[in-house]
Amino acid sequence: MATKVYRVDGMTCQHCVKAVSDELAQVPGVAKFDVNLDTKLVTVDGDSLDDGAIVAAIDEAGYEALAVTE
Ligand SMILES: [Cu+2]
Repeated sequence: MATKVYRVDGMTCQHCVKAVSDELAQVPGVAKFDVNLDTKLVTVDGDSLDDGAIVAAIDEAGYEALAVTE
């Protein structure tokens, strides 16, 4: 299981969180995720996570995701 963290700017309310969550839930390999409105950080857990697919899903919700290197 791997964990990836993204910074997603522009999320301002629970509606934004839900939009991002709905898209992330459809990405293959994603087992679990957390969308934090305060820190603007999106944490994704799963197997064989595809960076491109995750960024595309967040883009689909209307936000730009920037991978955070730990
Ligand atoms: Cu919102």
